[in-house]
Amino acid sequence: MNENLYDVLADGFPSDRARTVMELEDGSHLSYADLEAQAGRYAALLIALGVEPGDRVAVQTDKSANAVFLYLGVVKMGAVYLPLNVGYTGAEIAYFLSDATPALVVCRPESEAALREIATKSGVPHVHTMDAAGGGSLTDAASDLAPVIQSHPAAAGDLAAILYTSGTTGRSKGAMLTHGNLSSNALALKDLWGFRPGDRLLHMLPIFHVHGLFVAINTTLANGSEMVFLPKFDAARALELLPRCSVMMGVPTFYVRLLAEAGFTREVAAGIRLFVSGSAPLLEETFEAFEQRIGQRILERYGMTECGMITSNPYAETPEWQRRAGTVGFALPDVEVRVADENGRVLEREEIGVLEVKGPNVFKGYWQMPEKTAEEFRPDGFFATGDMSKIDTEGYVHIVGRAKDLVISGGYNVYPKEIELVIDALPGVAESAVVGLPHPDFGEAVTAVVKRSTLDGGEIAEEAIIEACTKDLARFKVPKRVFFVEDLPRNTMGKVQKAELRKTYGETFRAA
Ligand code: MLC
Ligand code: AMP
Repeated sequence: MNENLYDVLADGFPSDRARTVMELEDGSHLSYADLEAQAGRYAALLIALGVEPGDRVAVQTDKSANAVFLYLGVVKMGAVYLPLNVGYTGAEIAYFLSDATPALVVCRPESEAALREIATKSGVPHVHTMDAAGGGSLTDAASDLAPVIQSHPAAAGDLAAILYTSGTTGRSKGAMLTHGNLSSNALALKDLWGFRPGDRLLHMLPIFHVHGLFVAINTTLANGSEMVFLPKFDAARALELLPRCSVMMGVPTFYVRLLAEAGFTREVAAGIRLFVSGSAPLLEETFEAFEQRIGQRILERYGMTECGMITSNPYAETPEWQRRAGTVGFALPDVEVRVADENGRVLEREEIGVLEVKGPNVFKGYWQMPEKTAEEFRPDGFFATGDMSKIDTEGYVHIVGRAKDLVISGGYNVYPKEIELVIDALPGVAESAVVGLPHPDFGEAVTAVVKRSTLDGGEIAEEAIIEACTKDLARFKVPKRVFFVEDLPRNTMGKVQKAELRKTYGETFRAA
């Protein structure tokens, strides 16, 4: 049976393919017919280049309609889509290419020279470009080709995408997502969140992560409706566009920034039937300020790269079941969640432990890391998320912290280990500890605490550390501040006490 994600989504396309799928920044419209033709042309080009089903296609481009159609073309012909954050530096990309060994890399024209060099070293046979408007060598090469009509017949367990997610060791892991993972999530969310004909989603998220790519786009396509598709989040633009939309999805920073706009009023938001927040904790104060100002409750849901969406607050509110601040709601249909201690013993309601998940949304494993994969799965197939949580007596899931050493800044994950490795390698540094501190805009801000080395003589400064990080790491990972200490606080086992650092420097950004 063919379970190709493209075909599952296409089942929801409107029968009138002239209907709009995307309205762009310049006000132009693209139809479902445009989507089918362009995705089909990219699929034809991949086949002509010799890309085979199962091969990886790595893409580091700006957000554009063609970037979405490329994603769909890759999936359609059975290859594996591998999106990369545009912020990643050459050093970061080199690792992804050597690990994933893609058959094709698509990059921004301005990074072509650097990427070709990296691609050659990693044995990647093809490099093409795509610019911010969706033009470039890839689109040129596809323009005369006849679109592929028939999708590659994929099984539910075949790979559709690999998304890299950093690890506590500092080494990124490629989460392997199948056609079945992605389609089960899209169909579940479409029903759960009441998607209906005529919906129009305001899309301002990046499209290289689960939230903007799968949750927003797949759900819209499975519903055959429209997106107003903007290159990035901009609160002032959102105010102009919200009155013409019916659904908005965002990370908490979007809602914090909207609330900072005096023009964000009930009237502006009146046509929106659903505001969704996720990817990072939504503060109760944001949830409450939003309800007070707008008269609507944000629907907070919880997910991760490895599982797509896991839980959601209720869409239809009843006196009994409401969207509750500080909770992420209930497991999606067909998804099971439980809370367990570190040995896998399942805990009672209200007890705090690690959240574990099982269901059709749960990924196939980490790319070429069978041992790492095995470590994260329980014998009965539950995946341990690394998120500390509890399920309350009514069944609402609460995410109360993280067992993994992770910072989430503006919805992006930053693993301290990766930053510490870069800082520790600098002359003048003895050791460092990276923590996330409360930040009014980003939720958490990456902050480094450094012990200088006496060996190298010099007095390394905050600016030098930030500059060195900027060379090797995407901007969102670069510490916003660096503090110096005589010694890092350690417990009796010699482990750095990050909780203490978070306490000491906790006020740093409060007034920012
Ligand atoms: C940008 N910067 C950030 C940052 N984004 N720094 C820390 N954290 C971030 N998230 C840097 C910029 O490079 C710049 O640095 C400086 O901060 C100020 O930038 P800005 O203009 O304020 O940022 P902006 O471009 O407006 O971006 C902020 C943002 C964006 C919140 C709109 O980060 C964003 O769209 N985040 C969404 C992330 C997301 O989609 N996550 C989903 C993951 S999926 P400098 O040094 O250049 O001045 C997932 C699963 C799930 O988690 O459950 O959904
Ligand atoms: P990522 O690896 O980028 O997919 O990030 C997934 C992580 O984001 C999860 O493991 C959680 O720690 C966090 N996360 C996502 N949604 C929420 C939420 N609503 N509340 C708290 N944390 C969240």
